Amino acid sequence: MEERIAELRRLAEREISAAPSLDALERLRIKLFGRKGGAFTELTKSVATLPVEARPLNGRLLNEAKNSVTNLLETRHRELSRALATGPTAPQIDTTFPGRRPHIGRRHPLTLTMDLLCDVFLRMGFQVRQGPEIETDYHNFEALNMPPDHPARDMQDTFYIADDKVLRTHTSPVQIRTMLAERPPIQMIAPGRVFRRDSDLSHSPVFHQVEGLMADRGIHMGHLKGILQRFVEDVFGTGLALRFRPSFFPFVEPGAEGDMQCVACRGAGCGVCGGSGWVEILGAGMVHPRVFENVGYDPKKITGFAFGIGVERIAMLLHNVGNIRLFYENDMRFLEQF
Ligand code: FA5
Repeated sequence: MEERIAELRRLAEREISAAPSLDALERLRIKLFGRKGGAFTELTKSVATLPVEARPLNGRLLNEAKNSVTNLLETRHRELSRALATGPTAPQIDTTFPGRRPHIGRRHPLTLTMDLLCDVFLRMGFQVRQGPEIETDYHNFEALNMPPDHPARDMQDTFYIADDKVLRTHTSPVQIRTMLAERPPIQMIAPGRVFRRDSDLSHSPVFHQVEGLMADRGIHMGHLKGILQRFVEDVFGTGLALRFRPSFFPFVEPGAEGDMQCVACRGAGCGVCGGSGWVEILGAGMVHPRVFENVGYDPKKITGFAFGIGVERIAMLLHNVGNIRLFYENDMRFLEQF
């Protein structure tokens, strides 16, 4: 048995040193150590059948042989791998070949616009608050002074998820959540995604708004106008008008829609503004006393204003984009320009 072990060890060492390739080496490994019929595997079984007194010596010799052969296999594997990576068959690098330009990712134009709007309001002392995109009927409508049979609910075509759950149709429910959780003074913005059954060149079923709310003693419409005027100047520079048109939202009184002079044509009329020279960018007004009552504020002491700005509209004006769908089609030729 001692002789068989020594003989197998010599044979294995010779063959491993001469193995010409990694494939050949792998075949050799299987021949020596394979679980079925491997030479060392079989020898190990034979040692187990020897008389008890012969086992320790032969077991030790066999283990030494296995360890030595295993080490040799690893060494030869390293040699052959290295030769493959650096030898004549190694892949060649053509240093004259023009490089590939790495594709650098960028932020989406709507994200950029949203961040810009938030920055402008954060600088004016507003703090960010957030709410869920799946909203209760109560927060989205009822607490905002739109009871179930209120005709104003028809104004917004709503995606219903259940009888009392909707995809929020505006960011105004975040006003309610914030006022229920905090006491005045409140000065918050709520950026987020909103959903409506609405689709044309300037309307998308999913779009973004930045809600604003300021509630405290002595807040009046002058504060609202001043803050929004400042917002337009910070985003677009001076020289473009913001006009208020009287409008109706059940949760404000008085209410207004805010139009901005079209940036593309500066009021002359073009594709971006549909020829009118103005683009509606927001809804706003003084918080309705009933809304304050709904959140437990005393409307005799607390007044406030609120606004909701359409982020896509701002992005369209900033970048002279005439079709809102371009923001959602993920066409790299469009997105790469920002
Ligand atoms: C509202 O959503 C009110 N919650 C805004 C508000 C807040 C009023 C607080 C008073 C106080 P409105 O439906 O007008 O209002 O939408 C506000 C802005 O969102 C619009 O001026 C417009 O810029 C944008 N917008 C509305 N619908 C879409 C749409 N389908 N796609 C893209 N932008 C839209």
